Amino acid sequence: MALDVALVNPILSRDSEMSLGLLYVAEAAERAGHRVRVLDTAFTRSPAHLWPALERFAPDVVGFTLMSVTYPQTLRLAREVKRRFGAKVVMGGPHATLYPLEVASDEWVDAAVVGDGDLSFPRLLDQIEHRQSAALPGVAHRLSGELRFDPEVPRVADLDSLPFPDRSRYDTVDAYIAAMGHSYLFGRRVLTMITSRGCPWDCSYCQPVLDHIHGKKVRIRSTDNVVSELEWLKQRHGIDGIWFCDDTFTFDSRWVTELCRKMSDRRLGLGWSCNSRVDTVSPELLAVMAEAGCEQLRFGMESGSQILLDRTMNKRTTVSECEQAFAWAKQAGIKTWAYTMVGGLDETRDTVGETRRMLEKLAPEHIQITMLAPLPKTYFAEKIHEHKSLRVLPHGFDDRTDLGGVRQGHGVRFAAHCTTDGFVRHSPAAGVNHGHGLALVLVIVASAATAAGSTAPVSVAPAVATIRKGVRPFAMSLSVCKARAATFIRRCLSRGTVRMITSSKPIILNALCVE
Ligand code: B12
Ligand code: SF4
Repeated sequence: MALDVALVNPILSRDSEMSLGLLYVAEAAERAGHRVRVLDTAFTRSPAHLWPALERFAPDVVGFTLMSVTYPQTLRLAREVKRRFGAKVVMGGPHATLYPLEVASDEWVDAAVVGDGDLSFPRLLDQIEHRQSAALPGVAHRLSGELRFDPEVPRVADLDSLPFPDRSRYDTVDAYIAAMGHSYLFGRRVLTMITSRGCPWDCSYCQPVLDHIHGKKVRIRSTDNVVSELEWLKQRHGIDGIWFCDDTFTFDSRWVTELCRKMSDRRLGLGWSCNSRVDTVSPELLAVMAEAGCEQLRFGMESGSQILLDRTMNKRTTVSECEQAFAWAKQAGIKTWAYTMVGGLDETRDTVGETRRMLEKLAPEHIQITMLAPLPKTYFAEKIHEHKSLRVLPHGFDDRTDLGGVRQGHGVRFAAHCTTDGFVRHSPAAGVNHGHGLALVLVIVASAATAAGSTAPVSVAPAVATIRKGVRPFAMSLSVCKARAATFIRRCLSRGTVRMITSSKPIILNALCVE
């Protein structure tokens, strides 16, 4: 007898990218003979519609995809699922991978799946169906009441063997297409795709998390398999744009060249964008990519300071490689997007200045500035543990500690540099999204001090004052404690002073949506 399996994307903010991981496990469950429904809370921003949908479907199992930032809100949903339907609750994705025992021990959760769910989820469903409770590789579960965990994680060796993830499982697919076109490739109908799993680099703010999820060995799909999925998506959803959300799409230049040739030969007519490292591109490669429709390249520039790149981030790239890569992309006619981070342990006023000057020099079409956050189980978080005055983001975030990575006192001083004073008034380039001539204001206030137990008075006043002076930011990046953020965001949105708010801590926004 097949099981009824509901899979939930529990994002309570309007994310413009769907979880592909959830679709991959949906395909795996269906292949194993179960009936599957995918439910999404991203666009309704509230779980209210989940309950009637689940009532109708009456699932035996409800699976959630989990990131560290969504853990508390997802647990609340899990509790409701248990209370209302008594279904088995399974968690998978990054946070379940990092904390399988803790997640599976929660009273509302029955199992946590580690790493690739494609192989282990169907095995778990098989056990649930047949009321068995043996230990399963890559799964922590309490199917017999007792916690069992076999840490041997099964990985999919040949990604071509997986079915294409059916995006229409999301009834929100058209909303995603519209949202992605708007935020990534203006005017196009865009969907996301992933062509590889795994990353060999060791950036301190990211690893060994990715290693736990997908491994260090990069597994790449064949170019034929990728082109077939592109054609399928075009035909099925009428897309004319694609966002390859791989960590480093340009990892293997020969593979990229082959894929680009095939995309050009088949006249796919897709405009596309991808993530890249500055040390993996060459003028030749970029020319081939541009020819095949690449319109935008997003580089992990991270910082203009070599000290930060080396000491804090272990990025293994240089400032000059970065300058070269941006210049080559421009020569090839590809628009650039600079991912940058501020607030690392070695950050000072001078290093922020280096980043600012670098952004002015590179003049990317899009600048994304985020707060360097010590995500759980990263090397960066470990390093912070060594500093007695710092706190690390705990297992499951807490609004009192969301900026635990910022040095006591330093956070407050830093706020002064990075609020509108530092970035907008003194440095138009760093604050401006060049493509649109709109300002981006970075606000880093409040919770750094709160987290470190300081009573120093910090406020969002500098940002508010700048807005009053007539700067109308396009986007605002926030790293403030939840209560302050709530008031601040509401004020900005109600006055129409800002059109988009990003945050290094999406849970702030998520929390806002459910409160
Ligand atoms: C694309 C992407 C996004 C997209 C889409 C997110 C999504 N839900 O997939 C967007 C832009 C929205 C996004 C946002 C963020 N992201 Co992101 N993102 C990625 C990225 C680059 C690829 C994701 C992907 O498609 N992977 C491929 C699929 C096949 O793998 P997967 O999703 O992990 O799913 C597999 C398994 O995890 C498992 N699985 C997943 N779900 C489930 C559910 C069940 C029931 C089961 C059984 C199994 C299972 O099986 C799947 C198939 O094998 C990853 C890095 C990476 N390489 O994975 C980071 C990553 C997931 N993101 C990360 C972060 C930190 C964020 C943000 C917090 C960033 C920020 N500061 O704003 C936000 C959080 C958004 C939110 N509100 O939750 C971290 C998560 C770390 C953590 N501890 O949680 C990662 C790992 C990057 C990193 N190395 O730090 N992200
Ligand atoms: S930041 Fe990018 S390159 Fe560095 S380890 Fe993470 S995915 Fe790999």
